[in-house]
Amino acid sequence: AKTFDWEDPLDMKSRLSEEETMVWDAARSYAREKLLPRVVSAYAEERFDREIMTEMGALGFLGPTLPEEYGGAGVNHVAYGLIAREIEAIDSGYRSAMSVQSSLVMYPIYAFGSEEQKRKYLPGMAKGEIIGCFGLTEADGGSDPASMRTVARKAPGGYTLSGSKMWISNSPICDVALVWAKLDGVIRGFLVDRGSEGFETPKIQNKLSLRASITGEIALADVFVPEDQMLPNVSGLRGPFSCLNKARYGISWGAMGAAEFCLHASRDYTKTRSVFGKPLAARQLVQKKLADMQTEIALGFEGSLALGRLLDQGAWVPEAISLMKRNNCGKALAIAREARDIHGGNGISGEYHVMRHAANLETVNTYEGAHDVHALILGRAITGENAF
Ligand code: TGC
Ligand code: FAD
Repeated sequence: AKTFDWEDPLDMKSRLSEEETMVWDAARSYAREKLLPRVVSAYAEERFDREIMTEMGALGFLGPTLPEEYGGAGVNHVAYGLIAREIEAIDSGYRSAMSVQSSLVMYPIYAFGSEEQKRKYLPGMAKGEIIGCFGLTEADGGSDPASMRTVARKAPGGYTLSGSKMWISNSPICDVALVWAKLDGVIRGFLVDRGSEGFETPKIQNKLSLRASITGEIALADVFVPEDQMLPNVSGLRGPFSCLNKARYGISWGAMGAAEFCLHASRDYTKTRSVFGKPLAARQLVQKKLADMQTEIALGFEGSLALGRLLDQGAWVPEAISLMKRNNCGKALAIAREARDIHGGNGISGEYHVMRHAANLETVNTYEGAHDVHALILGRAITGENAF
């Protein structure tokens, strides 16, 4: 007879394929053995270790859903979600590096790039030898990318790009930036190689969240981009949003991975911490908190799994992704804050990890569409009224 597994209350394991389970195990081992030991100092020092990209590349975690022909691992969206879950259980910043590379740069090159662009970038990106970044947001209102001011102008043999992007994950260490800019009023994607004249990527200092991920600006002072570096097969907001769909889906798993870490840490802590002569774990108030966390995490993962199956069948719609991104980020943030509380004073120490997760999830709740922006996407779908 089956017994209740508090770590997997709805028995998700039994509904995963052999391949999905293998990828999940590999991601968990890597995250715990290689990422966990470096994260406390990386966070304190605001440092991203470049070799994380080649390590993840060697394990097939970059662009994992892309076909082997272009260096991908050819796994499904559920496996991709499980990778995000385990990487973000250690740190949202490490998952960020993985998802920007995979969903925001490799995917659009694969989906909308020319054959030459695919050959030039994808195999190197899959190995983590080439790092990409995704430049959509500008300083004035990231929620409304249609209002972007960065422009591309036709020039002999290509285009010149002028403008600037703000809050761009990995930009200071990128080898190539996918920059979205308006050409004759229509949004297009441009692959800008490091070394292009007028292209600068200053680092943003003093973040109080996502400190183990490197974030920067992109400054474009009439940067010349050859004709064949524009993504030929997409125009309009559909381009960047197609990438965001994939990344937001991965984040729905990842945020719950961070929350799951916080539940496990809280359980361990309360079982050994005795206050008023009894372990905290034996208190009703504490048990209720743990039960609430467990419930939201189990439901969050179920939703992400259902969405992953829809993606694998090609039967998904963007609003469903908004629903899961919004719910799982908001719930994970609340869970991490609760875990911080349960840890008392120790909860603010880097060694206990929970406050780092809470601080990170503040970003995760905002980027890739802020919590309320996804509410407005859903509200529009429910009512037919645009309330932006
Ligand atoms: P709207 O009128 O809704 O749509 C304009 C056109 O875009 C199409 N579209 C989509 N296509 C595919 N997938 C989606 N999810 C799509 N959403 C919209 C739509 O069909 C339409 O096409 P067409 O051909 O009819 O013109 O556009 P709007 O201007 O009203 O948009 C409003 C809103 C709020 C939905 C949108 O702007 C939004 O989602 N804002 C949030 C911005 C955002 O998510 N930025 C993310 C920046 S990247 C980032 O944060 C990376 S962090 C990564 C990390 O470090 O992990
Ligand atoms: P705003 O758009 O100014 O929103 C501020 C607040 O207003 C939010 O609470 C929002 O919900 C609310 N709001 C907005 N519109 C409405 C409305 N109509 N009605 C009611 N409320 C509204 N971007 C990239 O392009 N690439 C990256 O790699 C990237 N990485 C990032 C990494 C980090 C660490 C961070 C912090 C951000 C990153 N971003 C990136 C940017 C991110 O996507 C934006 O911060 C996000 O989209 C929100 O935009 P904003 O910060 O300009 O906030």
